This record gives sequence, C-alpha cells and structure tokens, in this order.
Amino acid sequence: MREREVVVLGAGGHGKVVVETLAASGWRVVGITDADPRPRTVLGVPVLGDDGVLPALRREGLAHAFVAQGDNRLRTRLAALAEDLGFALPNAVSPAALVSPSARLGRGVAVLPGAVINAEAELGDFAIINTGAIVEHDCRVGAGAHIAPGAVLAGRVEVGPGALIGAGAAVRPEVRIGAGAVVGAGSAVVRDVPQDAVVAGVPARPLRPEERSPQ
Ligand code: JB2
Repeated sequence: MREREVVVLGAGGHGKVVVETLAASGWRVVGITDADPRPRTVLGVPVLGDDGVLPALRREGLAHAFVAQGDNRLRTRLAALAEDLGFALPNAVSPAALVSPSARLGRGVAVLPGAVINAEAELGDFAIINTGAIVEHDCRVGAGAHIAPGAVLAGRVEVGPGALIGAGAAVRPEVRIGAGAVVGAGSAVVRDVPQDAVVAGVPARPLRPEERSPQ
C-alpha cells in the first residue's frame, strides 16, 4: 500500500518542483521535511518538521524519500542520511521530460519538465537535470551534479560529480567538466574545465575569486 508513497526533504523552490514532478509521475507525497520546521503546507503537502521526524516515518513503514535540495553538497549529504535511515531513493522523472529508453539513471535523480535525455546518456545518483535542459547522447553526468534550466550538453560531454552547469550554458561535444566545477549561466564551454574551477562567458574562461557571485 505504501509503495508509491514518498517524503520530500526540502520545502524550497526545488522542493516545490519536485513535489509536482513526483505527483505527476504517480507518487503520493505524504509530507515534506525542512530545516524550518514550522507547520505549513507547500502545494497542499504538509511540512512535518525537520529531518528529525524521518526515523519515525521510516518506522511507520514509509519506504521512500526524495532529497529536493538544489545545493549539490547538501543534496548528496542528505541523500546519505536518508539511505542510512533505510529509505530507498526513487527518481523523480517528469512525464513531460523525454528520456531515451537507452539512457541509464542512478537513484534519487530529478529529471524535470521539458528535459531531454538522449540515447545512452548516463545520469549519476542525485543528479538534477532541470527544466528544459538537454543531455545529448552518450553524456555522463556525475553523481550530485546539477544541469540547470535550459543548459545544453552536446554529445559525449562528461560532467564530474557535484559540478554545476548554469542556466542556459552550452557545452561543446566531448568536453569534460571536472568534479565540483561551476559553469556560469549562459556560458559557452568549448574546452575542458578542471576540477573545482569556476568558468563563465562566451567562450567560457576561468573567473578570479573576486569575479564570482556567491553561491
Ligand atoms: O538539512 C536540511 C536543510 N537545509 C536547508 N534538511 C531539510 N529537510 N531542509 C533543509 N533546508 C531547506 O531547504 C531550507 O530551509 C529551505 O526551505 C530549502 C531550500 O530552499 P531554497 O528555495 O533556498 O533552495 P532550493 O534548494 O529549494 O532551490 C535552489 O536550487 C534549485 C535547483 C534554488 O536556487 C532554485 O531556484 C533552483 N531552481
């Protein structure tokens, strides 16, 4: 009876989108946890408290959790917490996304409305493919990475774990983006980006620390 029930971790902007995406794909979202535990509803779903309520939910037989945090590190950390508590982490795949039957998805992955995942692309655990993003054939998106709205990864691009590809950025075929790197919104990435680098612009170039906006 409870196999299509899920709790969502995060009542913010991403949480909202995830709640709708899960509901549209046949899940019943029974509640949300948030660092701000005040009772309220988000799109009609109750905020049950902070993550301290998760063990009780698990004991009551709830088996699934989805971590809806845009911050890559926090999302990955909370996913480990939820799994340690014994929750399974399903994917949230919008029925309005196009996912190739040959694409491979890990667990806890969000594929939001209008996203396209093409042939034999691989999406690592807890990745976000945000609204309208395109992940072309044979791309590999690492665990905990985020491809922001409208970003385009051309064929065979590799995005390392925890990297962020900003909204509307475009990445040329076969380019490799290192783990934890950040690509600014609207950038055109035409060469490899090292681990933890921050790049932006057309073509994308490294940003000095004082040029970076706070994340
Ligand atoms: O440890 C936590 C925790 N820390 C912060 N556990 C839980 N369960 N919740 C936590 N939060 C809560 O996450 C905050 O109290 C807040 O309600 C929520 C984060 O909301 P916010 O709207 O600031 O960010 P977001 O992660 O939902 O969305 C960001 O990333 C998305 C991908 C925004 O930048 C969005 O615009 C973006 N689309």
